[in-house]
Amino acid sequence: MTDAVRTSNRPAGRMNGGHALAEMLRLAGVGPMFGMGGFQLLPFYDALSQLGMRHFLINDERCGAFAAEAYARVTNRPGVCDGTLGPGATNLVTGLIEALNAGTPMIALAGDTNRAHSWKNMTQECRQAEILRPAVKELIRVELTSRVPELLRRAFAVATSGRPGPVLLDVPEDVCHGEHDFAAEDFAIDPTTLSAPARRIRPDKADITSAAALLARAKRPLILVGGGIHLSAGYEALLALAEAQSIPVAHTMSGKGGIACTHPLSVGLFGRYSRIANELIEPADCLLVVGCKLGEIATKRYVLPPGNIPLVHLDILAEEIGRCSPAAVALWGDARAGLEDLTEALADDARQARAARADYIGEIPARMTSWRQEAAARLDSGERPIHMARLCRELNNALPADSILVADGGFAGHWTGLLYDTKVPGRRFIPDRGLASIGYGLPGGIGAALAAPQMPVVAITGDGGFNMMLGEIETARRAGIGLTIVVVNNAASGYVKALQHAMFRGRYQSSDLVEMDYAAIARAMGCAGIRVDDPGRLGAALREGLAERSRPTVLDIVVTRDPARMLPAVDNRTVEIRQGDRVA
Ligand SMILES: Cc1ncc(C[n+]2csc(CCOP(=O)(O)OP(=O)(O)O)c2C)c(N)n1
Ligand SMILES: [Mg+2]
Repeated sequence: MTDAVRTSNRPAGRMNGGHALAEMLRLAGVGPMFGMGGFQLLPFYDALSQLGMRHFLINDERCGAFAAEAYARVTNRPGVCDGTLGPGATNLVTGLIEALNAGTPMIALAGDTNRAHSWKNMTQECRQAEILRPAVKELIRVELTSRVPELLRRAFAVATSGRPGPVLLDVPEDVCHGEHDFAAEDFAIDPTTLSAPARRIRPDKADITSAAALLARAKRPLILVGGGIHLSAGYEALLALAEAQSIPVAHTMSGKGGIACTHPLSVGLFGRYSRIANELIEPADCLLVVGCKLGEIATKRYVLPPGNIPLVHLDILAEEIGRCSPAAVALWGDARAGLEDLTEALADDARQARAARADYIGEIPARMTSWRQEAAARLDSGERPIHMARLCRELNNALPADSILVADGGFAGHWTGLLYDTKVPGRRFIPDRGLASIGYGLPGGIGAALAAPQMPVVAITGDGGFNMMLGEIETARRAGIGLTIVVVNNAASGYVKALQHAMFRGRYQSSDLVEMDYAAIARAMGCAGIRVDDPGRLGAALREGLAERSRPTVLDIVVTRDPARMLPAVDNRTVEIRQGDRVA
């Protein structure tokens, strides 16, 4: 939407708060919204209908929050969801915390009680503001209908600036239903706040100089990139620095796609699961950490990076720097801006640096080849039930470069985090690592598919995560999206079962699921459904799913039921399991 349209198309006159909310969201050019109605927000719903805005009824508000969160990750524009008073609002909590922890911009609306009757045990009444406040970057209570435009403006500014995050507008029923005489000037929004990052700050010049000096001296520097690279859209800047200085790039699950996984300087996932990245961290002599919290998985529970290696830590949130590992140089700023400044500061010696690091860079293809040889038996496995590594290989082969893969919190995310290769830079792999809830895959896939209707979108989820969300198949079908849902069917809460196998000598408790035919369930719900138990059929099934453009396809993949072989860790040499260890 152009600024001219935005300003020439302002409404004016008497309208209710719900209508004003919808008009502001229209001016903001938001994408599809997700929610479930209730009395409090019905004027908002009515305005959406009058204004012809896209809003999808979901079957659980948590899914609406997940879908909006994934929409935001694909577009860097705030995803919008809503929930009604009480249970609608409390169901939003998990999705909002995902966004809070992952730094995803979101606007959530919650209907609240009519203030004429609050605290009188109204139906669905609860202390929702207190429940939701720690789940969001800011909770804004709207106390006057006349202030709706102003406070929605505020919500966008908070959601998209600094470290982005979710903002909740808590709207009492009487504010939503109440009317006000609005002037056209009331309806304005700062266009710079409509997508993240709203503004970019550059690290301090002296800090850039110190960081550049450390990097210039390093013989074996390594970049560790996290999800912040996506929030900053710093892809070109990252590639420019890595290529100009011959510095390999390792990534977290959220940081996958900072540079393409297929790029010769990409050394893959580091941390709990790794191909060759961890073995490059050990002998590194300078680590540049970009947009990464160095959380539990990235650090193998805080044993990485080794304390003797100087760390340059670039992050938009100053207090995140040095939280878990002390930084030799703290770069407080936007990832793209900081990377650009480092490239510039190191530009004069770039040719020399590349020459000096030629042998170092030359190790990468050799190490990757030997990892591939070692992993080949698993990647090419013809065993039945299907090996997870084989499934990942087939995803790599079948998904075109512009695909998006949304990965759920169970093994689906771990295996693909390790083995799935994005072929272009960008947020093409979307795991919910903010809160790592299971159940994100399907609703996240819906949000991503609506955000990128031209792109092939695949959601991969465990059977447990899928069971949680089955109702949203109906949403996906109603939305008419060609989403391919890959269900990793191991008839178990596999992650739990694998840990019980490793740590409790196979004393399984509450970790088995009934064997289900998810393809048949999908067909019964009017979608396409294919059950695959032959690895040789995986490629064709994936291509069939991708070709279906107007309804969802569920691929029910029968994978290993052996709890000894479920963890990617036991397959990739990074973890030795001992009794009592927490390995995953
Ligand atoms: C909401 C929620 N509950 C519990 C967990 C802990 N958890 C992590 S993975 C997992 C197993 C999920 O089973 P499934 O979705 O079938 O995936 P699998 O591990 O079998 O591939 C559980 C229970 C979680 N992450 N989120
Ligand atoms: Mg499972």
